[in-house]
Amino acid sequence: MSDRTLIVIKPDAVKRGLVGQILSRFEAKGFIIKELRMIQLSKEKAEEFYSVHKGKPFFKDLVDFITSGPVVAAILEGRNAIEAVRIMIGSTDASKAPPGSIRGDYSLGLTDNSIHASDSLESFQRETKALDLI
Ligand code: FUP
Repeated sequence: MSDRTLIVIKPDAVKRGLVGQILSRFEAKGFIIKELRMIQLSKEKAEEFYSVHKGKPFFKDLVDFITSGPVVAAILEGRNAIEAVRIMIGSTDASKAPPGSIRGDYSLGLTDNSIHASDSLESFQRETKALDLI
């Protein structure tokens, strides 16, 4: 497993002023922030970022949402990063994510679920490229 992963703090969490709290959880866990950037995604970049979901019924809503305001993208480095960070963010549907997870503590949404994290090395590589981070 890769020791680096990508997280994207989504527009709902940025608008609510949760960037510091969310980043501090990863620092407290022991991750090193290797890259940190606030980005306003264009429609084209958003479609590239979410290309695996192209054709799905929720694709347009997803692109509209992720482009609705700035996001904060970070590359985190630490042991078993992809798996460990996925555990920290909780399940996709935040209404079902357990308390203590980021989605569980900060969101009730499905599309607006506060944070994204890469789920595989392949996703990490594609997503960081789409965001021009590497
Ligand atoms: P995750 O990896 O947990 O972010 O979840 P997915 O890759 O399955 O989904 C990507 C994004 O699409 C999620 F952030 C939420 C959104 N989504 C919807 O809006 N509706 C759905 O039915 C499923 C996912």
